[in-house]
Amino acid sequence: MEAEDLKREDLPHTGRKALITGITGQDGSYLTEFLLSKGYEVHGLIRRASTFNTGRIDHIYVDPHVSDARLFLHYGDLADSGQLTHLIYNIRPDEVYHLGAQSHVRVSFDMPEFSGNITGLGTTRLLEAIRRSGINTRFYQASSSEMFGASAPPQNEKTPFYPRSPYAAAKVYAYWMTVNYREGYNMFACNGILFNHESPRRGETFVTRKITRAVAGIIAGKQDKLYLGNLEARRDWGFAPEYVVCQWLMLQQDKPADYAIGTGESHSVRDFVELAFRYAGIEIGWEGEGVDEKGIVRSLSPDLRNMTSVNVGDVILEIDPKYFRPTEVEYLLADTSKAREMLGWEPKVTFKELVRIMVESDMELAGVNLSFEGKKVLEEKGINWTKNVQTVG
Ligand code: NAP
Ligand code: F7E
Repeated sequence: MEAEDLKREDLPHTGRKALITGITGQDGSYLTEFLLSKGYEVHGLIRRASTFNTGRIDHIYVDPHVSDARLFLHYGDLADSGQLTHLIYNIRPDEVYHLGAQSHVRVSFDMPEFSGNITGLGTTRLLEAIRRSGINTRFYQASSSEMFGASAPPQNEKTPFYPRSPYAAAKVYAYWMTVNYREGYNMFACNGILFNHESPRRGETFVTRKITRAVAGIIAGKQDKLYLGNLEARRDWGFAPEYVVCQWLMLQQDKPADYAIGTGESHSVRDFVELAFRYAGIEIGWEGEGVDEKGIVRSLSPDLRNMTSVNVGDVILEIDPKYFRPTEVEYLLADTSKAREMLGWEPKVTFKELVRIMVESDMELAGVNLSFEGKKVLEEKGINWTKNVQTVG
Protein backbone atom coordinates (compact mmCIF):
# COMPACT_ATOMS: atom_id res chain seq x y z
CA MET A 1 0.00 0.00 0.00
CA GLU A 2 1.51 3.32 -1.08
CA ALA A 3 0.95 6.64 0.67
CA GLU A 4 -0.61 7.95 -2.55
CA ASP A 5 -3.55 5.56 -2.14
CA LEU A 6 -4.59 6.85 1.25
CA LYS A 7 -7.73 8.79 2.01
CA ARG A 8 -5.92 11.30 4.22
CA GLU A 9 -3.16 11.77 1.68
CA ASP A 10 -3.53 15.56 1.83
CA LEU A 11 -2.60 15.70 5.50
CA PRO A 12 1.08 16.21 6.23
CA HIS A 13 2.39 13.25 8.22
CA THR A 14 5.36 14.96 9.78
CA GLY A 15 4.45 16.31 13.17
CA ARG A 16 1.78 13.75 13.95
CA LYS A 17 2.18 11.96 17.22
CA ALA A 18 1.37 8.34 18.00
CA LEU A 19 1.33 6.53 21.31
CA ILE A 20 1.87 2.77 21.15
CA THR A 21 1.22 0.39 24.03
CA GLY A 22 3.01 -2.93 23.50
CA ILE A 23 5.82 -1.16 21.59
CA THR A 24 8.33 -3.82 22.68
CA GLY A 25 6.23 -6.66 21.20
CA GLN A 26 6.27 -8.13 17.72
CA ASP A 27 3.63 -5.79 16.25
CA GLY A 28 4.73 -2.76 18.25
CA SER A 29 8.23 -2.96 16.81
CA TYR A 30 7.05 -3.19 13.19
CA LEU A 31 4.46 -0.47 13.70
CA THR A 32 7.09 1.83 15.18
CA GLU A 33 9.32 1.38 12.14
CA PHE A 34 6.37 2.02 9.87
CA LEU A 35 5.19 5.18 11.67
CA LEU A 36 8.72 6.60 11.91
CA SER A 37 9.06 6.06 8.16
CA LYS A 38 5.86 8.12 7.73
CA GLY A 39 7.29 11.03 9.71
CA TYR A 40 5.48 10.42 13.00
CA GLU A 41 6.82 11.21 16.43
CA VAL A 42 6.35 7.90 18.23
CA HIS A 43 5.86 7.46 21.96
CA GLY A 44 5.89 3.98 23.47
CA LEU A 45 4.82 2.55 26.79
CA ILE A 46 7.37 0.17 28.28
CA ARG A 47 7.36 -1.88 31.46
CA ARG A 48 10.16 -1.65 33.94
CA ALA A 49 11.99 -4.99 34.01
CA SER A 50 15.17 -6.16 35.70
CA THR A 51 16.49 -7.27 32.32
CA PHE A 52 16.29 -5.41 29.00
CA ASN A 53 12.98 -5.93 27.20
CA THR A 54 13.56 -3.58 24.27
CA GLY A 55 15.43 -6.04 22.01
CA ARG A 56 12.94 -5.63 19.15
CA ILE A 57 13.30 -1.83 19.00
CA ASP A 58 16.92 -1.28 19.98
CA HIS A 59 17.95 -0.91 16.33
CA ILE A 60 15.68 2.16 15.90
CA TYR A 61 16.13 3.78 19.28
CA VAL A 62 18.18 6.96 19.45
CA ASP A 63 19.09 8.93 22.52
CA PRO A 64 16.21 11.39 23.16
CA HIS A 65 18.79 14.14 23.67
CA VAL A 66 19.62 13.96 19.97
CA SER A 67 17.87 16.92 18.34
CA ASP A 68 15.99 14.97 15.65
CA ALA A 69 14.95 12.07 17.92
CA ARG A 70 11.39 11.01 17.15
CA LEU A 71 11.06 7.88 19.30
CA PHE A 72 10.39 8.33 23.02
CA LEU A 73 9.83 5.59 25.60
CA HIS A 74 7.86 6.03 28.84
CA TYR A 75 7.53 3.71 31.79
CA GLY A 76 4.03 2.56 32.55
CA ASP A 77 1.80 -0.45 32.86
CA LEU A 78 -1.69 -1.28 31.68
CA ALA A 79 -2.59 -1.92 35.32
CA ASP A 80 -1.72 1.67 36.26
CA SER A 81 -4.49 4.03 35.20
CA GLY A 82 -2.89 7.09 36.80
CA GLN A 83 0.20 6.83 34.64
CA LEU A 84 -1.85 6.10 31.52
CA THR A 85 -3.89 9.27 32.08
CA HIS A 86 -0.73 11.28 32.79
CA LEU A 87 0.91 10.10 29.56
CA ILE A 88 -2.17 10.62 27.39
CA TYR A 89 -2.74 14.12 28.82
CA ASN A 90 0.87 15.22 28.40
CA ILE A 91 1.78 13.57 25.11
CA ARG A 92 -1.58 14.44 23.49
CA PRO A 93 -1.17 11.88 20.71
CA ASP A 94 -3.10 12.15 17.43
CA GLU A 95 -3.35 8.37 17.30
CA VAL A 96 -3.22 5.69 20.00
CA TYR A 97 -2.35 2.12 19.01
CA HIS A 98 -3.29 -0.15 21.87
CA LEU A 99 -1.27 -3.34 21.29
CA GLY A 100 -0.21 -4.13 24.86
CA ALA A 101 -1.66 -7.33 26.32
CA GLN A 102 -0.96 -10.62 28.03
CA SER A 103 -1.19 -12.12 24.56
CA HIS A 104 -0.47 -15.83 25.12
CA VAL A 105 -3.61 -17.97 24.95
CA ARG A 106 -2.19 -21.01 26.79
CA VAL A 107 -0.77 -18.81 29.55
CA SER A 108 -4.18 -17.16 30.00
CA PHE A 109 -5.52 -20.49 31.32
CA ASP A 110 -2.81 -20.40 34.01
CA MET A 111 -3.37 -16.70 34.78
CA PRO A 112 -7.02 -15.96 33.97
CA GLU A 113 -7.44 -13.10 36.43
CA PHE A 114 -4.20 -11.38 35.40
CA SER A 115 -5.08 -11.83 31.71
CA GLY A 116 -8.51 -10.28 32.30
CA ASN A 117 -6.94 -7.38 34.17
CA ILE A 118 -4.31 -6.54 31.56
CA THR A 119 -5.88 -7.68 28.29
CA GLY A 120 -9.46 -6.71 29.16
CA LEU A 121 -9.46 -3.93 31.76
CA GLY A 122 -6.23 -2.47 30.33
CA THR A 123 -8.28 -1.32 27.32
CA THR A 124 -10.88 0.33 29.55
CA ARG A 125 -8.17 2.14 31.50
CA LEU A 126 -6.73 3.55 28.28
CA LEU A 127 -10.13 4.54 26.85
CA GLU A 128 -10.98 6.25 30.13
CA ALA A 129 -7.61 8.03 30.15
CA ILE A 130 -8.44 9.42 26.70
CA ARG A 131 -11.97 10.43 27.66
CA ARG A 132 -10.97 12.09 30.93
CA SER A 133 -8.05 13.92 29.30
CA GLY A 134 -10.51 15.46 26.86
CA ILE A 135 -8.09 15.05 23.96
CA ASN A 136 -9.16 14.41 20.40
CA THR A 137 -7.36 11.23 19.33
CA ARG A 138 -7.96 8.17 17.20
CA PHE A 139 -7.83 4.80 18.94
CA TYR A 140 -6.87 1.35 17.63
CA GLN A 141 -7.79 -1.75 19.67
CA ALA A 142 -5.83 -4.94 18.93
CA SER A 143 -8.75 -7.33 18.75
CA SER A 144 -8.21 -10.94 17.81
CA SER A 145 -9.59 -13.78 15.70
CA GLU A 146 -9.48 -15.78 18.97
CA MET A 147 -12.76 -14.00 19.78
CA PHE A 148 -14.44 -16.14 17.10
CA GLY A 149 -13.32 -19.27 18.96
CA ALA A 150 -15.76 -22.06 18.20
CA SER A 151 -17.68 -20.18 15.46
CA ALA A 152 -17.42 -21.97 12.13
CA PRO A 153 -15.08 -20.66 9.40
CA PRO A 154 -14.81 -18.46 7.43
CA GLN A 155 -15.05 -15.68 10.01
CA ASN A 156 -15.65 -11.97 9.36
CA GLU A 157 -16.87 -8.83 11.19
CA LYS A 158 -20.41 -10.25 11.40
CA THR A 159 -19.46 -13.68 12.79
CA PRO A 160 -20.68 -14.19 16.40
CA PHE A 161 -17.99 -14.33 19.04
CA TYR A 162 -17.57 -17.60 20.97
CA PRO A 163 -14.41 -17.16 23.05
CA ARG A 164 -12.63 -20.35 24.13
CA SER A 165 -10.02 -18.99 26.56
CA PRO A 166 -9.63 -16.35 29.28
CA TYR A 167 -7.54 -14.41 26.74
CA ALA A 168 -10.31 -14.48 24.16
CA ALA A 169 -12.98 -13.57 26.72
CA ALA A 170 -10.87 -10.58 27.80
CA LYS A 171 -10.48 -9.51 24.15
CA VAL A 172 -14.26 -9.75 23.61
CA TYR A 173 -14.77 -7.45 26.61
CA ALA A 174 -12.17 -5.01 25.25
CA TYR A 175 -13.78 -5.17 21.80
CA TRP A 176 -17.17 -4.11 23.19
CA MET A 177 -15.67 -1.38 25.37
CA THR A 178 -14.08 0.05 22.22
CA VAL A 179 -17.44 -0.03 20.42
CA ASN A 180 -19.09 1.48 23.50
CA TYR A 181 -16.71 4.44 23.63
CA ARG A 182 -17.17 4.97 19.90
CA GLU A 183 -20.96 5.04 20.23
CA GLY A 184 -21.24 6.67 23.66
CA TYR A 185 -18.56 9.35 23.41
CA ASN A 186 -18.23 9.77 19.65
CA MET A 187 -14.63 8.59 19.86
CA PHE A 188 -12.80 7.59 16.66
CA ALA A 189 -12.17 4.04 17.89
CA CYS A 190 -11.57 0.96 15.69
CA ASN A 191 -11.21 -2.75 16.34
CA GLY A 192 -8.75 -4.56 14.10
CA ILE A 193 -9.78 -8.21 14.35
CA LEU A 194 -6.47 -9.68 13.32
CA PHE A 195 -5.92 -13.33 12.55
CA ASN A 196 -2.57 -14.87 13.53
CA HIS A 197 0.41 -12.99 12.13
CA GLU A 198 3.96 -14.12 12.53
CA SER A 199 7.51 -13.10 11.68
CA PRO A 200 11.10 -13.69 12.73
CA ARG A 201 10.29 -11.40 15.68
CA ARG A 202 7.44 -13.58 16.92
CA GLY A 203 7.69 -14.57 20.59
CA GLU A 204 9.52 -17.87 20.98
CA THR A 205 6.64 -19.74 22.67
CA PHE A 206 4.04 -19.15 19.95
CA VAL A 207 3.81 -22.25 17.82
CA THR A 208 5.27 -20.96 14.55
CA ARG A 209 8.42 -19.53 16.07
CA LYS A 210 8.74 -22.51 18.40
CA ILE A 211 8.78 -24.72 15.31
CA THR A 212 11.19 -22.66 13.23
CA ARG A 213 13.60 -22.26 16.13
CA ALA A 214 13.45 -26.00 16.74
CA VAL A 215 14.15 -26.78 13.08
CA ALA A 216 17.29 -24.65 13.26
CA GLY A 217 18.25 -25.92 16.72
CA ILE A 218 17.89 -29.59 15.75
CA ILE A 219 19.96 -29.15 12.60
CA ALA A 220 22.63 -27.18 14.47
CA GLY A 221 22.81 -29.88 17.17
CA LYS A 222 21.56 -27.49 19.88
CA GLN A 223 18.23 -29.24 20.44
CA ASP A 224 17.24 -32.93 20.23
CA LYS A 225 13.49 -32.79 19.77
CA LEU A 226 10.49 -30.54 19.35
CA TYR A 227 7.60 -31.12 21.79
CA LEU A 228 4.20 -29.86 20.64
CA GLY A 229 0.52 -30.10 21.59
CA ASN A 230 -2.41 -30.19 19.16
CA LEU A 231 -1.16 -30.68 15.59
CA GLU A 232 -4.61 -30.47 13.99
CA ALA A 233 -5.57 -26.89 14.95
CA ARG A 234 -5.89 -24.71 11.85
CA ARG A 235 -4.88 -21.07 11.68
CA ASP A 236 -4.91 -18.29 9.10
CA TRP A 237 -1.25 -17.28 9.39
CA GLY A 238 0.00 -14.05 7.80
CA PHE A 239 3.15 -11.93 7.86
CA ALA A 240 3.15 -9.38 10.73
CA PRO A 241 4.81 -6.37 9.01
CA GLU A 242 1.97 -6.32 6.50
CA TYR A 243 -0.63 -6.34 9.27
CA VAL A 244 0.63 -3.23 11.05
CA VAL A 245 -0.06 -1.27 7.86
CA CYS A 246 -3.74 -2.19 8.33
CA GLN A 247 -3.68 -0.92 11.89
CA TRP A 248 -2.58 2.46 10.56
CA LEU A 249 -4.97 2.40 7.59
CA MET A 250 -7.95 1.91 9.90
CA LEU A 251 -7.13 5.17 11.65
CA GLN A 252 -6.78 7.05 8.35
CA GLN A 253 -10.36 6.46 7.18
CA ASP A 254 -13.16 9.04 7.29
CA LYS A 255 -15.18 7.01 9.78
CA PRO A 256 -14.21 4.57 12.53
CA ALA A 257 -15.13 0.91 11.94
CA ASP A 258 -14.07 -2.65 12.73
CA TYR A 259 -12.20 -4.85 10.25
CA ALA A 260 -11.18 -8.52 10.07
CA ILE A 261 -7.64 -8.93 8.73
CA GLY A 262 -6.12 -12.20 7.50
CA THR A 263 -4.97 -14.03 4.39
CA GLY A 264 -8.00 -16.20 3.53
CA GLU A 265 -5.77 -19.31 3.69
CA SER A 266 -5.83 -21.76 6.59
CA HIS A 267 -3.34 -24.49 7.51
CA SER A 268 -2.83 -26.92 10.36
CA VAL A 269 0.05 -26.91 12.82
CA ARG A 270 1.06 -30.21 11.19
CA ASP A 271 1.26 -28.47 7.77
CA PHE A 272 3.51 -25.82 9.31
CA VAL A 273 5.79 -28.47 10.86
CA GLU A 274 6.14 -30.48 7.63
CA LEU A 275 6.88 -27.42 5.51
CA ALA A 276 9.33 -25.89 7.98
CA PHE A 277 11.42 -29.09 8.15
CA ARG A 278 11.16 -29.52 4.36
CA TYR A 279 12.59 -26.03 3.71
CA ALA A 280 15.52 -26.93 5.92
CA GLY A 281 16.10 -30.19 4.03
CA ILE A 282 14.34 -32.74 6.28
CA GLU A 283 11.33 -34.81 5.19
CA ILE A 284 9.41 -35.68 8.31
CA GLY A 285 7.15 -38.76 8.54
CA TRP A 286 4.62 -39.72 11.21
CA GLU A 287 4.19 -42.85 13.35
CA GLY A 288 1.73 -43.63 16.15
CA GLU A 289 -1.46 -41.87 17.15
CA GLY A 290 -2.71 -39.28 19.63
CA VAL A 291 -0.25 -38.47 22.42
CA ASP A 292 1.98 -41.34 21.19
CA GLU A 293 2.42 -39.86 17.72
CA LYS A 294 6.04 -39.14 16.75
CA GLY A 295 7.74 -37.21 13.96
CA ILE A 296 10.60 -39.17 12.37
CA VAL A 297 13.28 -38.20 9.86
CA ARG A 298 12.42 -39.91 6.56
CA SER A 299 15.13 -38.33 4.44
CA LEU A 300 17.76 -35.59 4.41
CA SER A 301 18.65 -33.32 1.49
CA PRO A 302 22.17 -33.84 0.10
CA ASP A 303 23.18 -30.29 1.21
CA LEU A 304 22.27 -31.06 4.78
CA ARG A 305 23.97 -34.42 5.16
CA ASN A 306 27.42 -32.93 5.76
CA MET A 307 26.16 -30.20 8.06
CA THR A 308 24.21 -32.01 10.76
CA SER A 309 24.37 -35.00 13.03
CA VAL A 310 20.67 -35.72 12.39
CA ASN A 311 20.13 -39.15 10.81
CA VAL A 312 17.34 -40.86 8.93
CA GLY A 313 15.12 -42.64 11.50
CA ASP A 314 15.74 -40.13 14.32
CA VAL A 315 12.67 -39.11 16.35
CA ILE A 316 12.63 -35.31 16.24
CA LEU A 317 9.07 -34.52 17.34
CA GLU A 318 6.89 -35.79 20.18
CA ILE A 319 3.57 -34.78 21.67
CA ASP A 320 3.51 -33.30 25.16
CA PRO A 321 -0.06 -32.99 26.54
CA LYS A 322 1.02 -30.03 28.67
CA TYR A 323 0.67 -27.93 25.52
CA PHE A 324 -2.99 -28.94 25.03
CA ARG A 325 -5.53 -26.30 26.00
CA PRO A 326 -8.62 -27.02 28.16
CA THR A 327 -10.67 -25.59 25.29
CA GLU A 328 -9.15 -25.27 21.82
CA VAL A 329 -9.92 -23.06 18.83
CA GLU A 330 -9.93 -25.60 16.02
CA TYR A 331 -10.35 -23.70 12.79
CA LEU A 332 -9.73 -20.07 11.91
CA LEU A 333 -10.02 -18.76 8.36
CA ALA A 334 -10.47 -15.08 7.54
CA ASP A 335 -13.02 -13.57 5.23
CA THR A 336 -11.46 -10.16 4.65
CA SER A 337 -13.80 -8.84 1.96
CA LYS A 338 -14.50 -5.66 3.95
CA ALA A 339 -10.82 -4.78 4.46
CA ARG A 340 -10.09 -5.43 0.80
CA GLU A 341 -12.93 -3.16 -0.29
CA MET A 342 -12.69 -0.38 2.29
CA LEU A 343 -8.96 -0.27 3.03
CA GLY A 344 -7.72 -1.56 -0.33
CA TRP A 345 -5.51 -3.95 1.61
CA GLU A 346 -4.30 -7.31 0.38
CA PRO A 347 -1.53 -9.40 1.89
CA LYS A 348 1.43 -10.15 -0.36
CA VAL A 349 3.26 -12.83 1.61
CA THR A 350 1.77 -16.33 1.31
CA PHE A 351 1.80 -19.09 3.91
CA LYS A 352 4.65 -20.92 2.17
CA GLU A 353 6.69 -17.74 1.94
CA LEU A 354 6.07 -16.98 5.61
CA VAL A 355 7.35 -20.40 6.65
CA ARG A 356 10.40 -19.94 4.45
CA ILE A 357 11.17 -16.48 5.83
CA MET A 358 10.93 -17.68 9.43
CA VAL A 359 12.92 -20.89 8.93
CA GLU A 360 15.62 -19.03 7.11
CA SER A 361 15.89 -16.34 9.75
CA ASP A 362 16.18 -18.87 12.59
CA MET A 363 18.71 -20.91 10.62
CA GLU A 364 20.85 -17.80 10.25
CA LEU A 365 20.54 -17.03 13.95
CA ALA A 366 21.63 -20.59 14.73
CA GLY A 367 24.63 -20.18 12.45
CA VAL A 368 23.46 -22.67 9.79
CA ASN A 369 24.20 -21.36 6.34
CA LEU A 370 22.21 -23.15 3.71
CA SER A 371 21.55 -21.53 0.33
CA PHE A 372 17.89 -20.67 0.69
CA GLU A 373 15.73 -19.24 -2.06
CA GLY A 374 13.39 -17.60 0.47
CA LYS A 375 15.73 -14.68 1.08
CA LYS A 376 14.57 -13.20 -2.19
CA VAL A 377 10.88 -13.33 -1.31
CA LEU A 378 10.64 -10.03 0.52
CA GLU A 379 12.84 -8.20 -1.97
CA GLU A 380 10.83 -9.50 -4.92
CA LYS A 381 7.58 -8.37 -3.30
CA GLY A 382 8.94 -4.93 -2.59
CA ILE A 383 8.48 -5.24 1.16
CA ASN A 384 10.50 -2.75 3.12
CA TRP A 385 11.29 -4.71 6.20
CA THR A 386 13.90 -7.02 4.67
CA LYS A 387 16.85 -5.59 6.56
CA ASN A 388 15.33 -5.89 10.01
CA VAL A 389 13.63 -9.18 9.36
CA GLN A 390 16.99 -10.64 8.56
CA THR A 391 18.84 -9.16 11.47
CA VAL A 392 16.43 -9.10 14.40
CA GLY A 393 15.57 -12.36 16.09
P1 NAP B 1 3.44 -9.59 21.97
O1 NAP B 1 4.62 -9.77 21.08
O2 NAP B 1 3.13 -10.60 23.00
O3 NAP B 1 3.59 -8.16 22.67
C1 NAP B 1 2.78 -7.79 23.77
C2 NAP B 1 3.20 -6.43 24.25
O4 NAP B 1 2.38 -6.05 25.37
C3 NAP B 1 4.66 -6.36 24.74
O5 NAP B 1 5.20 -5.12 24.37
C4 NAP B 1 4.49 -6.44 26.25
O6 NAP B 1 5.55 -5.85 26.97
C5 NAP B 1 3.23 -5.62 26.41
N1 NAP B 1 2.60 -5.83 27.71
C6 NAP B 1 2.25 -7.00 28.29
N2 NAP B 1 1.73 -6.81 29.50
C7 NAP B 1 1.76 -5.46 29.71
C8 NAP B 1 1.39 -4.63 30.80
N3 NAP B 1 0.90 -5.12 31.93
N4 NAP B 1 1.55 -3.29 30.66
C9 NAP B 1 2.08 -2.77 29.53
N5 NAP B 1 2.46 -3.50 28.48
C10 NAP B 1 2.31 -4.84 28.57
O7 NAP B 1 2.10 -9.41 21.10
P2 NAP B 1 1.94 -9.14 19.52
O8 NAP B 1 1.98 -10.45 18.81
O9 NAP B 1 2.84 -8.03 19.10
O10 NAP B 1 0.42 -8.67 19.48
C11 NAP B 1 0.08 -7.29 19.67
C12 NAP B 1 -1.36 -7.20 20.13
O11 NAP B 1 -2.21 -7.78 19.14
C13 NAP B 1 -1.69 -7.94 21.42
O12 NAP B 1 -2.71 -7.20 22.08
C14 NAP B 1 -2.25 -9.27 20.96
O13 NAP B 1 -3.10 -9.80 21.94
C15 NAP B 1 -2.98 -8.83 19.72
N6 NAP B 1 -3.10 -9.84 18.65
C16 NAP B 1 -2.00 -10.50 18.21
C17 NAP B 1 -2.13 -11.37 17.13
C18 NAP B 1 -0.93 -12.09 16.58
O14 NAP B 1 -1.15 -13.08 15.84
N7 NAP B 1 0.28 -11.64 16.84
C19 NAP B 1 -3.39 -11.55 16.53
C20 NAP B 1 -4.48 -10.85 17.01
C21 NAP B 1 -4.33 -9.96 18.07
P3 NAP B 1 6.87 -6.71 27.38
O15 NAP B 1 7.75 -6.71 26.13
O16 NAP B 1 7.43 -5.94 28.50
O17 NAP B 1 6.41 -8.10 27.74
O1 F7E C 1 -1.08 -21.46 18.96
C1 F7E C 1 -1.35 -25.09 18.76
C2 F7E C 1 -2.23 -24.38 19.76
O2 F7E C 1 0.10 -20.09 20.69
C3 F7E C 1 -1.55 -21.77 17.68
C4 F7E C 1 -1.69 -15.08 19.75
O3 F7E C 1 -0.91 -14.15 19.05
O4 F7E C 1 -2.86 -15.70 17.77
C5 F7E C 1 -2.08 -16.21 18.82
O5 F7E C 1 -2.81 -17.17 19.56
C6 F7E C 1 -2.08 -23.18 17.68
C7 F7E C 1 -3.04 -23.48 18.83
O6 F7E C 1 -1.25 -18.95 18.85
C8 F7E C 1 1.71 -25.94 20.50
O7 F7E C 1 -3.01 -25.31 20.51
C9 F7E C 1 0.26 -26.96 19.25
O8 F7E C 1 -4.15 -24.17 18.34
O9 F7E C 1 0.89 -19.98 18.29
P1 F7E C 1 -0.22 -20.10 19.24
P2 F7E C 1 -2.80 -18.73 19.18
O10 F7E C 1 -3.24 -19.46 20.38
O11 F7E C 1 -3.54 -18.96 17.91
C10 F7E C 1 -4.10 -15.07 18.17
C11 F7E C 1 -4.79 -14.55 16.93
C12 F7E C 1 -3.90 -14.06 19.23
O12 F7E C 1 -4.65 -13.09 19.31
C13 F7E C 1 -2.93 -14.37 20.30
O13 F7E C 1 -2.50 -13.19 20.96
O14 F7E C 1 -0.99 -24.09 17.83
N1 F7E C 1 -0.14 -25.66 19.35
N2 F7E C 1 1.38 -27.15 19.95
C14 F7E C 1 0.74 -25.01 20.12
N3 F7E C 1 0.79 -23.72 20.49
C15 F7E C 1 1.85 -23.34 21.27
N4 F7E C 1 1.96 -22.04 21.64
N5 F7E C 1 2.81 -24.23 21.67
C16 F7E C 1 2.79 -25.55 21.32
O15 F7E C 1 3.66 -26.32 21.69
